[in-house]
Amino acid sequence: MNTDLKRSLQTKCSHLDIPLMGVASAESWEVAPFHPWVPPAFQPRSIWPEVNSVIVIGLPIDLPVIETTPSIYYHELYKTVNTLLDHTAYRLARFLDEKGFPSIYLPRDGYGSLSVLSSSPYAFFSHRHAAYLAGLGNFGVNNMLLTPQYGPRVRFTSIFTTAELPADKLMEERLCVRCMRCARSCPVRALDEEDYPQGLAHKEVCSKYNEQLYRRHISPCGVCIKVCPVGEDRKRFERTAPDLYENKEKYPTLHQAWRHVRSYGGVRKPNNSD
Ligand code: B12
Repeated sequence: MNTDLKRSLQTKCSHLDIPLMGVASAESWEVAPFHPWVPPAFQPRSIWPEVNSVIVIGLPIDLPVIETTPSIYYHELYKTVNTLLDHTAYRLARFLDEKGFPSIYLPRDGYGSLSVLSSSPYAFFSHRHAAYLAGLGNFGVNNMLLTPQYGPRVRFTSIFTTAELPADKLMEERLCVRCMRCARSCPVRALDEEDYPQGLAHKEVCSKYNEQLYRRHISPCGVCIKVCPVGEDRKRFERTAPDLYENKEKYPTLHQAWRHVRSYGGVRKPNNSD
């Protein structure tokens, strides 16, 4: 196991302002930690037989920005984080190559358009499952990987490397508190109040709604990650009140600010509502 290489990778990540990084061994996909598990064709060694370790990086989504969703503001942040993830993963792969360990990056998403997802709602590789195996967090009712630092407000991507890096341990403590705010706040009722992987029973409904928002330049939705109470970011941004998003009378300034941002930069609904 190459402990020194993992240490220099951690230093590199901190220089690149990447707050979350974890490592999973490529073999760890082969023993299902729960069912249904990622089918064999979607596992790292089926995609690139030479891979020994999978490095997962995560970048946060700022809570005050996602609070404006659906909006041009979250749309732009989403694009920025996506670009940074892709570029940074590509750079990390080059960093490892230079050190003598052939490596490849993976795109943070991997689909051509939302309409493609209507017939097949999968990408060829799942970063949520990679992040889980790399010990960065565990699944919530909202189907997302929750982390102690940002709850589900974090986007991931992965790097496959031939280097044998020490793997991180799975996170034992369950983070989801099953408050059901995600399921109850979903604008299209796509989530059932069930634990992952049963929860997102209506993927196509979620995809269709995101397609509508895309046409209005204000995709994606992200309400299920906005309302999640888990994550230290909530304390940092002083957003811990449980009724924050429903009670317009109690928090008029915040609601006014969100409404203002939502009113510009995207195509509004004909009745001028959010
Ligand atoms: C397709 C997709 C979508 C689709 C479908 C949603 C879904 N949950 O799959 C749509 C467009 C609706 C969507 C919406 C959202 N997404 Co999305 N999405 C993806 C994408 C591109 C692929 C997911 C995938 O294919 N997983 C692989 C399969 C193996 O996992 P699975 O679908 O959970 O399948 C399990 C079971 O269904 C079962 N199973 C049973 N039968 C079968 C059969 C087959 C053939 C397979 C494969 C599996 C399977 O086994 C699997 C393992 O348990 C990933 C990026 C990526 N490449 O990882 C982002 C990703 C999952 N999305 C993300 C996010 C944030 C969102 C949104 C919040 C929107 C947003 N960006 O604000 C919403 C949340 C919706 C929700 N609550 O789930 C993040 C999650 C980050 C996190 N913290 O967990 C990801 C990882 C993007 C990223 N790079 O960070 N998404």
